[in-house]
Amino acid sequence: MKDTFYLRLSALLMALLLNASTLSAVEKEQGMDEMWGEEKLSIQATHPSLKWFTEDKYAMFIHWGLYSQMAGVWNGQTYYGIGEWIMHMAEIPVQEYMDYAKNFNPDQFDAVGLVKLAKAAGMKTIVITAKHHEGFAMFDSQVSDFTITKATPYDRDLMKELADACQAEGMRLGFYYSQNQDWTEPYGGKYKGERPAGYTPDDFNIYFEQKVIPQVTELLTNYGPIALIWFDTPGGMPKEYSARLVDLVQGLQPDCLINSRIGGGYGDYVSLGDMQIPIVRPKVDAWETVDTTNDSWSYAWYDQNWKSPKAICERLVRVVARGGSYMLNVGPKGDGSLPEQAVESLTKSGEWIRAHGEAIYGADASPFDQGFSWGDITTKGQELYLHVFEWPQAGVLRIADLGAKVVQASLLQDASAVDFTQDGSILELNLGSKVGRDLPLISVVKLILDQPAQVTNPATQIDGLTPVTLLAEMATTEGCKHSDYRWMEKFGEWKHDYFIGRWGSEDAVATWDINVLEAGDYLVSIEYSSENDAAGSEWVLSCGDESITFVTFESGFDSTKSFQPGPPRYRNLSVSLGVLNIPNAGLNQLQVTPRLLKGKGIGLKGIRIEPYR
Ligand code: JFZ
Repeated sequence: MKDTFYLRLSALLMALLLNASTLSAVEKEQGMDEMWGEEKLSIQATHPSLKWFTEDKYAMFIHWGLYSQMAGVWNGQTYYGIGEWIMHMAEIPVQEYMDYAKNFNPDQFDAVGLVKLAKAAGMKTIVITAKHHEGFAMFDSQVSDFTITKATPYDRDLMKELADACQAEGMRLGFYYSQNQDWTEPYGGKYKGERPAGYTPDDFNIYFEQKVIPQVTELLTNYGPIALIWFDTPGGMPKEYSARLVDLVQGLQPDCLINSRIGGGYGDYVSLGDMQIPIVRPKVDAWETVDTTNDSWSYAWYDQNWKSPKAICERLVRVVARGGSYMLNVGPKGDGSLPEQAVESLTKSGEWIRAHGEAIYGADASPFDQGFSWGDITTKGQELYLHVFEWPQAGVLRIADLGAKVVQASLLQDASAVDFTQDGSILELNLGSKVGRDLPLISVVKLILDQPAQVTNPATQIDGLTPVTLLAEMATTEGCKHSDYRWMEKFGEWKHDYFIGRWGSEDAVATWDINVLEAGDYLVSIEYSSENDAAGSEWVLSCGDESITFVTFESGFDSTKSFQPGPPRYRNLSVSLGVLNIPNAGLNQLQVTPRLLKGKGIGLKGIRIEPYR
């Protein structure tokens, strides 16, 4: 993670060298990056309410505010990016933005319908934006005029309606509250207007005392039990403010959970960077991934990149299999109705989730720290649930080294038996004739073991049936470095590229432990990026005495960096390297090392190993 810092630092230096006039833009963007920040994984999970949090697994996130009515458009122009940031993207003057509240009339909002949808989707909690960075209160607040009840033609307190509907339907309710950024509040963080005369940064205190404290008090007083409060973007806010909020929340509703974005190292659980589904199990007890049904958080008219029902189920399973919870966002339109596609994806994925709830709710992480190419695993004591996203060839699936004997195998959907053999350490399941017939989005095979699984060999399994990609995340490195390059695609849409780079010398080596279930020939390909000055570097990929020697090329620039100044981002190339014979089954090491290094070498993203037949 430290590398990200160097990347950013080098981005800054590079921009300085290239063109002094880009400095302010870079500073601005650097500031934003800091504001959005990355998460410290230092939280101690001790709050008693974490019991429900870790059991429930699945929550609905709702981004809804004045920006929803704008839907990504200001003055006839579309601003591509996360819709709730339109005030920032379009540089809308504060007074114009505040006046726009006159257009907000969510007469299609149906609190009961929304809660029923969340239930149908299999979700257990709803977390809604009570106040986002725009500063507008979606609830009836006494300490501001910029509220749904005072500044719009609509005069109902929708948060109250939602709270009542949640109570009636047994749904937990949480509030998102932007404690630091408030773009329409003269003393708020990142205020978008001209600061009042004599302003100093300490005046944040005025905003905090006069708006944040009273509004959070209102939210935790007037709406019944609040399951959690979701703070955000604490970057730059002095730690004592976070501490005060913790005290306030604990004093008003001791059962209420607080997420890590309260800042200052506080919070009861960790909210990972947006839309990040971790490849390796995070080393924290309680965490969540937040994600959205399309690309933007709030409704944007053009955004049709809807996740399919199956994709939603897979993402939920991957998160649960790594020990986390999943919060999936929907962005209602300004009138309060939901985009049809979001409703459809949520309903269809919900059918699967509820039908397979046994394998999700209250389930523990996989005994393996990483997923499989065919799918992933969740567990409950001696029960193991294999979520098969894609059935391997001929309906056969292999897993090695479970450290337990399988007593029974069946399909969770109808309890029908699944054939299996377990010779030595290798379990082989045969879904044979069942494949292709009436299977749900994801088939779940339930295994009953003679004891809880005890995985002693965590190496990535090469099962001889499915192509497996060894990702940079899984490698150990010597003389080269793990790096996480972050950039924005559309505005505010953070993407990551994780790779191994900064190869120091020909002694550097990246190593993957692999557990080969079937000796033989494998087709190996590599995915990497390369700068021009590293082109022509030569490499050796080896497994024991077998090896492939190859040369790497410049991979070319990627054009999607329009919102993130800095050094060019190089595209990833996928190159087929050749056939590698792995003579012995069992534990092997696959290594990549330079034999002639130019520049800093490649950004190595992954190695794909595919049975060669
Ligand atoms: C924040 C907000 O700015 C955004 O509008 C949205 O509400 C989102 C859920 O949260 O954006 C972030 C915050 C943190 C990260 C990325 C985007 N992060 O840590 O990578």
